[in-house]
Amino acid sequence: MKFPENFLWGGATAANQLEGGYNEGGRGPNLADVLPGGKVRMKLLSQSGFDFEMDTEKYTYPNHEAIDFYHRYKEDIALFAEMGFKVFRMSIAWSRIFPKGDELEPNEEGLAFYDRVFDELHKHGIEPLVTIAHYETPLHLIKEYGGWKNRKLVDFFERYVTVLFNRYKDKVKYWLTFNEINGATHFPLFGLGFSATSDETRLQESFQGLHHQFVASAIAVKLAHQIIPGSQIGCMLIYAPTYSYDANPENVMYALADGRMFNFYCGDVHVRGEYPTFANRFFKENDIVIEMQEGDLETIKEGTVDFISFSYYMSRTEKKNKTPEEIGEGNLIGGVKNPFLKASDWGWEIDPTGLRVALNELYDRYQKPLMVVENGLGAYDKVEEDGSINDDYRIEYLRDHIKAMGEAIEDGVDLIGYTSWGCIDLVSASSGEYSKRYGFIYVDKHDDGSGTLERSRKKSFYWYKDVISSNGENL
Ligand code: BGP
Repeated sequence: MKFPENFLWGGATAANQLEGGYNEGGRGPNLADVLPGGKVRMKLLSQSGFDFEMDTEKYTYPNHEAIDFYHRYKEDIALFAEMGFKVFRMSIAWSRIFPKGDELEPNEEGLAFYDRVFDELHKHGIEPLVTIAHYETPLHLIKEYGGWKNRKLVDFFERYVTVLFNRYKDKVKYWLTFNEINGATHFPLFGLGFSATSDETRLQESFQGLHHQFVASAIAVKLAHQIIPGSQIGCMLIYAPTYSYDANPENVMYALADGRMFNFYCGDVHVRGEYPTFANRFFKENDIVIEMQEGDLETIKEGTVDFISFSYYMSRTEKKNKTPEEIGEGNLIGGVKNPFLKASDWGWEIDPTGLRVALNELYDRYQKPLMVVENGLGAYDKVEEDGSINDDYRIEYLRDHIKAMGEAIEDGVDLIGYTSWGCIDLVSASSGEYSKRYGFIYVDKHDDGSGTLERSRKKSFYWYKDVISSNGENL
């Protein structure tokens, strides 16, 4: 495998799943604070009408403490450096900077925290890659304004990014706007910060919210370029190549239409600066009308991204008529079971070749640099008596995916980096579990809240270190 020189190897996280310190340093509450831990989370995420209230009698709220990066960031960054990370993907919690989201002045303590994190990263020669919005809308913006359904969030977001770019202009070169923006129609709660009024209104509300985020993202791109010359600002998609279940042309067409709506709709707006024409029919057939203000389309056109980043966990297999039994248990974004694939303990289908397909499809369509900013295996780990953790299954998963990236580079794709998801164990986004572990670094913390939070190196830690030092040659 030949990876380009200066390839950005690293790991990825998000503030709400990592930091803890939820009521420290002047931070205000955000979406993740009111999401319970355990399998109930997925149910709440998928249904309409969630009230954003906590019920501490019934549920636990693991994101409050997460893995306490807020106090332990120095130790964690030293471990990333030991593995040889070139880049560390993290997000900024909006409610640390603007505790409610609609204030005029930012919270200095929150800004100072990220100064310390960035300084620590630079001390170790690690480049920060910062997601501006990763599933952590301030709770006040959700409750008072209805999240991204409300146009006002565009202005609040503009104020937020202006503060970030001015403050960190000498420390952060790589930025991403909205995490997995295209997941919105499946889980508006996560990215758009609202629970659909009803199942019937979900699509209309989500596409309106997405329009607001497209405008906000384009404003952020323009501001980043003005305030931080030489900065690189990208979009962030969930990419799931969509296969037809078989060669039946009806299924092929169904998979094509469904797949492009999911994979390309947001990318086209971010990258080409235009709404794709295929969306018109979808909108017509689903009675969706997007309200726009004058100048929105120009703003979108002027604020196209420098590169495309995406998460890759699974492919999708589609057919026109499917029965509920055919639907894969872990296929959160739809699709039927693929008979050629095995799945993880959470039912997520494992398909390394799908990553090569994804990279080729994205590069063929956009010819922009690509970065894989999430990929990894959520698995149960076992600590042996001597303290070792032999996560060969994780090594195998990552090896196969890195090989697929190597193949894509051979295919001619311009891939600039790879940050595997959850490089240190953290709280799962979809299930709020600690036991769904992704890390090279084990964190002693459990679903029942017990644990010392102590960190230790898994077998994959040493393996990844070798991958990075050999620039992908030793797999
Ligand atoms: C992505 C999110 C991450 C992350 C990852 C793994 O959708 O951007 O925040 O958590 O998926 O998912 P999970 O934590 O549910 O296993």
